[in-house]
Amino acid sequence: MNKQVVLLPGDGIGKEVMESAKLVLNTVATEYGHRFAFHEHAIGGDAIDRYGNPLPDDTLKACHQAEAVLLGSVGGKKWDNLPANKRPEKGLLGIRKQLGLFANLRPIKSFPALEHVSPLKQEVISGSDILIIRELTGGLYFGQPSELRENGQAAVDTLYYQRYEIERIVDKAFQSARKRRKHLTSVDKANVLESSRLWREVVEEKRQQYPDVTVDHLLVDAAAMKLVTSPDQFDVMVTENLFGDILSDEASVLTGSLGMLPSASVRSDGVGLYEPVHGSAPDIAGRGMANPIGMILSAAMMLRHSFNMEEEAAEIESAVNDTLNEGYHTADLNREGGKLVGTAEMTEAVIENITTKSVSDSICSS
Ligand code: NAD
Ligand code: IPM
Ligand code: K
Ligand code: MN
Repeated sequence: MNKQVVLLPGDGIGKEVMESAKLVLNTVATEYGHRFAFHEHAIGGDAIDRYGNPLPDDTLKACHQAEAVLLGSVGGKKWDNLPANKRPEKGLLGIRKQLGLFANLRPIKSFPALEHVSPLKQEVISGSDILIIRELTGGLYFGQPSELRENGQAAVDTLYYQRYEIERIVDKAFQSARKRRKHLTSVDKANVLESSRLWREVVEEKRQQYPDVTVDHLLVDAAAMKLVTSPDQFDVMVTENLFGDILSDEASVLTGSLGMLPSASVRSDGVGLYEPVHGSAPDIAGRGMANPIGMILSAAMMLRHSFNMEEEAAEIESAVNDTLNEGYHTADLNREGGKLVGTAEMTEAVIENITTKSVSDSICSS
């Protein structure tokens, strides 16, 4: 049976790294006897140019019907001066909200081959393995009112959460912690914000149901500092939409580049959306030099979370690891020695490792 996957390449390097994901998935399909049916649709600036709308109805409908959605990235200078409602980013926020994807999982794991590449000391980042769970459909991004006032002399955004929105993301975080090292850090600004005090109250209530999970509360400013000074103290972190956005870009430094991070946006059941954490990278777009690993690892997350293909997901992850161990790196990784390559060569090297591995597996087992 074909797995129905909607592809939303979007803008800038989103288009370039989407090609990598397709090639990798086609390789997995061949190696494991699966069939993926790809349906490509427009989102973001690309959709504005073609249809005058960052989230066309046709795209939304296709996503509702799909089993999983893979997204590249949206945005770019060309569309930066459009009104808020017409911007590419509105398409991304719209699809997350319309699909009800309230939980954004952003795993950050340092790769042994890249530990010396990070500007942080190797002994600080070595072995760090964090899952940031970012609330994705509420908080500062969606609270009303959000508008300019007083003839542009003032502006307001609103940080609004309903109890049920906090409860479901906190539940997701406890469940994830249970499958990992059973340590949950809830990040908030409860010394200032009312919404954070409600958040903390919900975490305190929920922890009764998960007595096997250790819980810490941490203020977001201190969390930002600890992420780069003692990242090994974290297992699962759960936090408000904007805090999670900021902390995850910061945490990407542990891996050597923002281009390394994948993400999964999910709800309790049904369709999931998978995208790298990075954006459209206008500074390098069109030059074939983008790091495709965040996108490739997002495809692996799709196989695991939407299709229950654990073995295939793990195979992609180990192929990425092998490729990095062989010295392959894109320019963003700032690595000396090894093989400096572009998007296409990096993708080929990963594919080569997927293929080689299963060939040697079948030789061993025959
Ligand atoms: P960005 O993530 O696009 O880029 C930040 C920096 O990281 C740039 O120097 C870029 O070259 C580098 N970088 C990011 N991904 C990389 C990769 N895969 N390989 C190599 N280098 C990489 O963030 P930005 O520059 O602040 O934003 C650019 C545009 O992207 C904006 O319009 C923003 O709204 C949008 N954006 C979209 C998403 C998304 O689609 N999910 C995420 C973040 C930003
Ligand atoms: C991300 C991006 C988006 C966000 C923007 C482009 C709307 O930064 O996916 O992290 O803030 O959620
Ligand atoms: K992205
Ligand atoms: Mn972001």
